[in-house]
Amino acid sequence: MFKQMFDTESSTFTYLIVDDATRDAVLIDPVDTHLDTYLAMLKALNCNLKYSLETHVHADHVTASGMLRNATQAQTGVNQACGAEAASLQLKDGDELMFGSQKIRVIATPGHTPGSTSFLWNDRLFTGDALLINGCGRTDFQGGDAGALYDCITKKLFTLPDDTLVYPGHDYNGRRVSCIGQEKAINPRLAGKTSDEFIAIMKSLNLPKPKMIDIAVPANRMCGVTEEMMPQG
Ligand SMILES: N[C@@H](CCC(=O)N[C@@H](CS)C(=O)NCC(=O)O)C(=O)O
Ligand SMILES: [Fe+2]
Repeated sequence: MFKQMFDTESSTFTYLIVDDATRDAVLIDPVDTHLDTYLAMLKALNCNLKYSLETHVHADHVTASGMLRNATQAQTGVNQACGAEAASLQLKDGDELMFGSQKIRVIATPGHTPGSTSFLWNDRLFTGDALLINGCGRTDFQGGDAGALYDCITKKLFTLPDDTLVYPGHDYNGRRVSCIGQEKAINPRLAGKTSDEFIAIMKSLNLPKPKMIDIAVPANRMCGVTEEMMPQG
């Protein structure tokens, strides 16, 4: 089972994947304000949350992963390059996460942040803020690196089959899903662009800072929970 959810405040997508036989479940990029909805949904679907995964340390919202870990048996997982030592699992490129008979592969896609990661489940790719629909994550804060982002998108993500579905971390224009073939063909920042051209585009964006950045980044390094809320021992 698969479900895509949307936080209208931050335009963030959250994904739920369930192994039908065992009811083991995974959430990707849960948002703190929706904790009760996730818990009610997991209960209604008779699911055991096994992993709560982050595509990166978010700058625009606080994660629900630490609170989900406290409320369920879930382990939280982030890329080891995120600087989020509070997470249960420090993931790295090539790791595989098993739940029931399902498998998620970790694909490191640094550039938006050094710890940015994509997750591949069958033919569905969760790209976080590396590859967005018709765009990509910005690279002007949190150790962003446009050259690294170009390399991992073109050398790793664009070598996946064209019909791989692309489920992004955000969309600000009402779109929900794309595919690798479409992004290779028409993404205006990447299609037919050299690395230097891409870097020049990223330098010229001049986007305003996310409203939540000063609260969200330190909170997300702690999985969104304070020291006192962490499990002891
Ligand atoms: N207005 C949003 C800013 C959102 C933002 O900067 N999003 C980042 C992802 S964390 C991004 O990469 N945006 C790409 C873009 O806007 O093209 C806020 O205040 O939260
Ligand atoms: Fe982001």
